[in-house]
Formats: sequence, C-alpha cells, structure tokens
Amino acid sequence: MLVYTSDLKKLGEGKEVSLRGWVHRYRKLGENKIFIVIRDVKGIAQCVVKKTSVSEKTWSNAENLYIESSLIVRGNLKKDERAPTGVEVVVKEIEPICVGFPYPIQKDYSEEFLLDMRHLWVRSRKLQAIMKARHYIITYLREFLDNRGFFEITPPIFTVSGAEGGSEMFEVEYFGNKVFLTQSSQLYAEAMIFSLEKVYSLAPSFRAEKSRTRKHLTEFWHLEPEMAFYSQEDNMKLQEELVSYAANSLREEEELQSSLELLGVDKETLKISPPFKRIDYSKAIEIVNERGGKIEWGEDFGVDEERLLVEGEKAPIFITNFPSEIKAFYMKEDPKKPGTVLASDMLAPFEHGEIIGGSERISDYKELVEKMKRFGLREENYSWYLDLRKYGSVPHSGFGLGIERFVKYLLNLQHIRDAIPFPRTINRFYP
Ligand code: NSS
Repeated sequence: MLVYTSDLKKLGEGKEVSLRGWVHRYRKLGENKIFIVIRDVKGIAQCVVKKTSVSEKTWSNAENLYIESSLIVRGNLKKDERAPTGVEVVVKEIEPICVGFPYPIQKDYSEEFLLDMRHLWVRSRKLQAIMKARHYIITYLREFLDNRGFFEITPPIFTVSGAEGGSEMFEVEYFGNKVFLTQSSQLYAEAMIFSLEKVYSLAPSFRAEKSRTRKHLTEFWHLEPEMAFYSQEDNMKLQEELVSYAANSLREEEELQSSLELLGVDKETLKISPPFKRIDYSKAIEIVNERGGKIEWGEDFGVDEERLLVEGEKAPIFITNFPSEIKAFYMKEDPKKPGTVLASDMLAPFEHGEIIGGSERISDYKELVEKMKRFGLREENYSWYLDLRKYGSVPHSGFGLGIERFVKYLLNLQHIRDAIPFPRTINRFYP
C-alpha cells in the first residue's frame, strides 16, 4: 500500500507499506545496517535496511543512494521510540527512481550559498513548512473575501501610470515604447468597482527600491481589495477582520500543526481579534520621540520608528491621518483634520512593521486634478484614471497587503526572502 510518511503512526505494527520520496538523511551503521530518513510532502520517516534480511540487489541499491536520491521503499512497520514518528519501516525492497549525483548542499550553509542553491534549498524542511503555510494563508485571505461577496480580478502587469511614485518603477521596452512593470494594481481595481463593486486582485507588484532591508523585495505578491461605497472606517474594519481571520485560521489548521511546530511559531501570537488599536499620526510622532526616537511632524516612519511604535504590542496597530504630502496623490483629505489624509498603515507587532497600506480615494474629479497638479503628475498619463471620476464616480476605499510581509509576520520569520520561493532583491535575480 502506497502511503505518506504521516500515515505511518495510524497504521499498525507489522503492516506492509510503500513510501515514495527523497533521501533526507543517510547513515551507515557498521557493515550491515543503513538508516535512511525519507522525506515526502507530509514529513519524514525513518527506514532501516539490514544486510542480512534483504536481497543483494536491495542492499546494493541502499549502499549507492545519495542525499536527495528519489526512491520507493517497501517494508513493514515496527514501533521504535527513537524514530522521529515513533515507528520505523523495516525495509524489504528499495526501488531507486533517480540516484543522481552527490548533493551539493553538504557543509556550506551560508546564506549566500543557500540562495545560490535556492532551486534545491526549497526542498529543505524549513522552506517546505513555510511554503505550505503560505499556501494556506493565501487560501484564507481569498476565502474571507469571497465569503463577503468580492470578485477576484486579474490586472495587467505592463502599465504606463504609476500608483506609488514613478521613480521606483522598472522600465520595459515594449515594441519601441516605454512601459513599466506595475507597482500596484490599485488603479485597475478602482476601474473594476464600477462594475463589480467589491473586488480584489492578487498579483505581483514590482518596486525598484534600493532598500536593502529584511522586509523589501523588488517583486512581491500583492493582495489589493477595492470597495465601492466604503469609507476609510469601513476599510479599516475590513482589514482588521481579514487579518484576524487569516491568523486564527492558520493557528487552528490541522494540516499545519507540524509545520508550525517545526518553524517554532508561538501560536498565542496568532490569537488576535478586532478592533486593532488606532493611533493618529501626530500622536505616533510623540510616541516615537518619547520612546527614544527622533522624528519631526511631516516625516515618514522608517524601520526604527515602526519598531518603537509597536513596542509591547501583541496585535497589529493602525497609524492613521498621515500628512497629505508624504502619501500618495489619490488619497482623500480628511475634512476633520485638514492637511492629513484618510489613510492608514497597519503595523505588525514583534518588529515586523508595515503589512498593509490603505486609504479612502479621492472621488471628486476637480479635487483629484488639483492634487495631481500639486504632486507634479502629468494629467495625460492618467487620463483614463481621471475618467473614473467623470462617469458615475462614487466614494470608495481600498488597501494593499504584501503577502510576503504578512507571511513573515504570521510565521515570525527573520527575513522576507524566506516567505517566497524565489526571492528577488536588489542584488538577487538568480535562480
Ligand atoms: O505602497 S503600499 O503601501 N500601498 C500601495 O501600493 C497601494 N496602492 C495599495 C492599495 O491601496 N491598493 O504597499 C502596500 C503593501 C505594504 O504595506 C507592504 O505590505 C507591501 O505592499 N510592500 C512590499 N512588500 C515587500 N517588498 C516591498 N518592496 C514592498 N513594498 C510594499
């Protein structure tokens, strides 16, 4: 019977099973015994090959394996307290699929080497656990929005109009024209709300940022919901409910318990619920300065300021009402606090920092044209976007959540590059 490594515990002593997978560990004990730890999608299992109880062929197959050789193993289950799952497979037969070559990841575990070997390192148990969790996290995010009546849309990646400031865009030659890789799908999501009212896109965004930090990628996956008739308050409510739903679903996911354990995730940190604390930007400036930082009104928060702001927090917090001049052109002014916008950043605790940026958008044509002028943007590059304010404009809001930042926070990862299989950073685009 072909089973997964995780099935072994449930099956009885003596049962005959076949396992299919890869050699994770390999150890020869004396002349007559070989221990092979097999890895498959579900986990690992210990197999023992005894020279005296297998055919010559199987013994020589076992002797010739390398780390990461692929194979099928047949044998009988035996209880063994020392084996990782409490049972081991006493091997009867080994059928190699690909013996291959000596595995290059042996002693050198330096970060740079592992990044060069990323195409192989994605098999490591740590990355396997992270990628499983990432899959589930994305599933919860979609599930939550789908249950609220959202439609998923698919925006273009080649664009001409930047959403977040033109200097950080990657240029692409497009049959003699100059286009850019999208920074954000927001402007297209905005176009779609006039048809579908509540939409989201999950697509890559590209940022030619020269930031060398543990939270910046040049290519990241971006979840961007956009909602007609939502105020900024409705927007923040949706965000805190979405984030809480994903965190708690992750905590409770049966399929992921061993992955969370392997990653050392403290499940208490995933017990979060709305409402999240809201701190006005002006108050946030005071807090930063009280806690030993140095920042003036009108400056944006960097990594250090974000760290001070979430000091002692157990759940994410919102910073609201940023000065208009330091935020994007499409954000609506707060009529109650002139000079500031109806926008929020969601900062995650434990030094993970910003995971969401959102705002209510300017829905009035004249107001948008004026603000674009003030920001030095060329109207002709945005004429289609301005059309949205000419024909049946409505109040609307939306936000962007960086998938890798979110995964990094929920799994408490040291570096954002481990939240994506093939990270793209300022000096890394291979493999
Ligand atoms: O620049 S954002 O703050 N906002 C936008 O792009 C809006 N147009 C989103 C919207 O309202 N639809 O980026 C949003 C999030 C931010 O909070 C991070 O979580 C993530 O996107 N982000 C990044 N993740 C990884 N690497 C980089 N460089 C990065 N930049 C933003």
